[in-house]
Amino acid sequence: MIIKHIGRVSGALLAAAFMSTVLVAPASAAPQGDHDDPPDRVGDGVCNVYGSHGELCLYYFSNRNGSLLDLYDSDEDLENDEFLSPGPGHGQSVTNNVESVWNRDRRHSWRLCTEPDGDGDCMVVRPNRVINRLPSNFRNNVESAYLLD
Ligand SMILES: [Ca+2]
Ligand SMILES: [Ca+2]
Ligand SMILES: [Ca+2]
Repeated sequence: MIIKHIGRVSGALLAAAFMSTVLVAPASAAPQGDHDDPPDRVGDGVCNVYGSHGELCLYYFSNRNGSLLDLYDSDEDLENDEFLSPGPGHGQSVTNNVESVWNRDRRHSWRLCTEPDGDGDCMVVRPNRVINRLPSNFRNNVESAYLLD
């Protein structure tokens, strides 16, 4: 609860962080892997598969509970992303707030890191893998996610 309380404080700062991000107009992360045009269902709060590809879904709570964010391409900073589906955590910043993950891609692993831009400690989530409770040093600590070749 303490960590989630901190998460809510971070979420309260999201608007300011988002505005500053918009003002500096950062370039998008270079695409990795062979994902091309994102399907329409990316970012709809539902964890989808598209043929052999699929989304990486990040959940607010363990055991894929709570609100989720569905990613399709790498995101170097989850500070400006929020949980999208209805439920606990909805609307809060994803950064340092993820407890479980589901990689629905059948070919590609993802790398999760404890700081933005791939810094900090990183772990790999293999294809088709559910992690119902991230290891303690990653739980509520992930800040960037990279699709691997
Ligand atoms: Ca989706
Ligand atoms: Ca982001
Ligand atoms: Ca962190």
